[in-house]
Amino acid sequence: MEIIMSEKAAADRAIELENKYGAHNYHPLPVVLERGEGVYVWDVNGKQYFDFLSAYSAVNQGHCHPKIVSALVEQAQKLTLTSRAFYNDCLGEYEKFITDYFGFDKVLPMNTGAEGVETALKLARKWAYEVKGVAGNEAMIIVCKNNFHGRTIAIVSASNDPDARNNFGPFAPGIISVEFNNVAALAEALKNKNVAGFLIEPIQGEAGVVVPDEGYLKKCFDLCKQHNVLFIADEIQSGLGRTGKRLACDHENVHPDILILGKALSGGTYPVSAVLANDDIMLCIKPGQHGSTYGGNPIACKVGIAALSVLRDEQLSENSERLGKILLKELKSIQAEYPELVKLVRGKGLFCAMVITERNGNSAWEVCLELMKNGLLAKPTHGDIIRFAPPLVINEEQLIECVSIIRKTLKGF
Ligand code: IF1
Repeated sequence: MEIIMSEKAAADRAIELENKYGAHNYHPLPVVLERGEGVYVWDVNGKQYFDFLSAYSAVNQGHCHPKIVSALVEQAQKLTLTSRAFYNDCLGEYEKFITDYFGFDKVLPMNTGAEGVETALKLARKWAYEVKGVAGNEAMIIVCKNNFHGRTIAIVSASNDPDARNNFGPFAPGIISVEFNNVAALAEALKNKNVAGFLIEPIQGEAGVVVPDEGYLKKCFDLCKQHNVLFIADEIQSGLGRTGKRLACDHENVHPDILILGKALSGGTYPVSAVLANDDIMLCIKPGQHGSTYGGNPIACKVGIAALSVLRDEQLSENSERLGKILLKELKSIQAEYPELVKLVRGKGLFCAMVITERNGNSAWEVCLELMKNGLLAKPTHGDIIRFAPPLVINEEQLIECVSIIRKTLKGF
C-alpha cells in the first residue's frame, strides 16, 4: 500500500533531512518550496506566496522564465561544457552580446558572484603593477565599510562583519576600508599612491539597501580618475534592473572601469557571473593567468543572452522604476501608521528595506514569520532589517496586494 505522506510530513521531512545531512550555514524561514513561476512560489502544501526576496535579486526576471528556461534546456541537450581548452560556438556570440549591452571592450566570464569579485580584484592588482606602475606586492584596494562582496577568504578580508570574518583568518593584506557615502573619507584614502582600485556596491544590499546621497557615486568616480585608480562597481545585486535602471551606476551616469555582474545574469537558472572592462585593463591578464572550468560555458552563454534579452524586451528596469516609487511611497505610509514598529524605510526601484524597532520580542524575524503566514516571503538581514525585493515582472495589482499583506501583518503586532 502506498503511504501518501501528509503534506506537513513532507515539509517536516525536507527540513529534517537538511538538518541532518546539510551544513548548518543558513537559518531558513520554516517554509519548504517546491515550485516557482513569475512572482509566485508554492510550498509542498500547495500554499502560494509572493516572493519578496527574489533569491537575493537573482530572479529579477521572475521564477522559471520560459525564455530563459528554454535557452537552458535547448543548449543542455546539445553541448553543456567544452572547457576553455577549445573554442565553442556560443562564447563569442555571448561576449559580443554582453559587451555591446553594457558598453565595454571585453568580458571575462565566471560563475558565482564571489568569483567575479575575486577576478576584478586580481585584474585591478595586475593593472596596478603592469600599467600604473605600483611596486610589486604593494597594491591596495579600497572598500566600503558594511560591504558584502561574497564569502571567499580575500573578500571576507575586506569585510568588517564579525559573522563573515570571525575565525576565518589569517586575512589577505592590501585592503583599506572607508565609510560608505563619505567622499572625504575616500579622498583621504586616495592619498596612498599604491591604490589600484575602489570596490563599491553602488547601493549596499546586505547592509540593508543603503542608498548613498545623490552625486556620491559620481564624486567617487571623479576622485578615482584624478588619482589614476580603477572604479570597480559590484552590481551583482544592485544591477540588472533592480534599482530602476539597467545598472545602479546609471542613476549618476557613471561608467565604471570594471563592472561585476552575477545573480540575475541568468535569471536564477544557473550560476553566471561576468567581469567587464576595456582593453587597457582586461588585456593585462594573459593566457593561463586566470580562468575557471565552467567560466563561459555554452549553457551559461545561452542563458545569459536570454536573461539580458528578457530584461530589455520586457522593460523590467522601467517597471522597477515605476513600481518602486509606489512601493516606497506605500512603505513610508505604513511607517507613518506604525512609527513604534517601523524605524525607517529606504530604497530605490524595487529594492527596498524596512528597519524594524525590536522590542517585546517583536523582531524582523517575527515579522517575516507573520508575513509568511499571510502569503509573502521576505528575509531579515542584520537582525532588524527586512528587505523587500520582488521579481521585476511584478505588476501594479500584485504590488498593491503585497502592500496590503505587509500593512495587515504589521497591524497585527
Ligand atoms: C549568502 C548576502 C545578499 C552580493 C554582492 C557579491 C555577492 C553577493 C553585492 C557574491 C551575494 C548573496 C550571497 C548569499 C546571500 C546573498 C546576500 F546576504 F549574503 F549579502 F544578497 F545580500 N556581491 N549575495 O550580494 O555572489 O558568490 O553569492 O554568487 O552568501 O548568504 P555569490
